[in-house]
Amino acid sequence: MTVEQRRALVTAVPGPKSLELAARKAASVANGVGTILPAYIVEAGGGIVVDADGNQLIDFGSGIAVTTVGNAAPAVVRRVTEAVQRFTHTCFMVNPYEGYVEVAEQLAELTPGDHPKKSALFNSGAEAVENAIKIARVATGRSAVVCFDHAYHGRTNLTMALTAKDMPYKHGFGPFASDIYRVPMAYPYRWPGDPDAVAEEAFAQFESLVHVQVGEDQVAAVIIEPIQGEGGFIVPPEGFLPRLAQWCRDNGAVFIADEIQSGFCRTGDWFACDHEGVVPDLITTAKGIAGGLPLAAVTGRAELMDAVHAGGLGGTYGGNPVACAAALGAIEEMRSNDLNARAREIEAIFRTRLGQLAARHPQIGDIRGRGAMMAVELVLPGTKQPDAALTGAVAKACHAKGLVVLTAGSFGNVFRFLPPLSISDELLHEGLDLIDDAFAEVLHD
Ligand code: PLZ
Repeated sequence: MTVEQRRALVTAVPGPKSLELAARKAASVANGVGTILPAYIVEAGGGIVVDADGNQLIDFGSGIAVTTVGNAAPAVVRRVTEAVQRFTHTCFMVNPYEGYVEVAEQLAELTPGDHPKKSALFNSGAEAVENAIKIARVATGRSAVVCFDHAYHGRTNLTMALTAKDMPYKHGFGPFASDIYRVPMAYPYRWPGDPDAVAEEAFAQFESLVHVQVGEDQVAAVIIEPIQGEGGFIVPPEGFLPRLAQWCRDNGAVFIADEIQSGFCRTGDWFACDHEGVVPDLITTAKGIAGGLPLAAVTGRAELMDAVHAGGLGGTYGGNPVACAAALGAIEEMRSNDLNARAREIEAIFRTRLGQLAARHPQIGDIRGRGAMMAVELVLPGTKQPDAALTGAVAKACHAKGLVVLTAGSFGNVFRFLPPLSISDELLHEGLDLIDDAFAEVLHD
């Protein structure tokens, strides 16, 4: 790792060079493509990203849960460098190569369940989700798909239909794909019923809504993020996911776990489903799978994956050889550094520090998450009314102090923390100190 593991601000953030680049961006990049923290990055590694002005920022975002093994992680760089010098592309459907097969073998080994599994590789999370739905529809001969409130599954047409939030993801982009049905999420903090029976009540609503509005025998798939990402790191209570998986088994539907954000050591297990021993029929992965290179996968029961006719799955770039090399490097990093254990250590640090922060700030209504996927939900004190303005202001204050943090949530009031697992304890604590300072500054206390 060449990047010095130290926060350092030498200009305002963003500094003059970044502002110059931002002006060029404004002139040449579509406005629809936003930037959360417009400090332009030139180098990154460990827990630090370095911008064009030489500022060293602490990274609590991992490029939205992608560089879980750290930016430019050694095994990723080594394997990518070696691969890119040999060949850059052949298209696996034209001239295949070993890396693709090796990634599929690793996925079969690492994903939940010890049944025979197969995979197909794609470029982005959204593409993986689309393909999981295609596979489920062919395998079941049914078309209905059930998804959840606060879900995020992508920005393509079918995945927009599955994504819950209108602004900014869907607004004006319709009409959307049909035969998609949305049901309430088991969201403990905001569940309107009995707080001790969220899993039972949410499952009862799922069952009843599907019966009344869809028909059990019409359901091709139920798709859920085992911990919801963009929706605000919503962790369903124990028992909810196993009930859904059982319902799918009982009703001939495919249970799809979208682990694109929660997968690959992020939550302290290989996959968030592992926490309760839930075995999905299909699992979608992306982001953390390849340490920053674009790769995604659908992995699942061999008989489901093989239900699709020959030639029915593919794409020019899916499973690109350099991206596959990156995935093998990322998995090597995860195994050799026991990153699941590291994610659990990071959770312990966050829980302690966020608990202390919440004791001083009644605006923190909820602390939740698992592993290195933690969040706080901000509300008006004494209520559960979302405070998106405060969330935005604290995030902005953090950015100015040299901390990369992201927000999330249907109501824009969730502060989420996704540090790379290669970050040091020192930088974690310093980042948490900055959050503390930012709260104090914004709340004037
Ligand atoms: N499923 C669970 O989290 C991507 C989106 C960022 P792609 N989440 C980050 C943004 O604003 O576009 C995501 C996810 C889950 C699917 C996806 C989609 O993955 O690789 O962005 O297509």
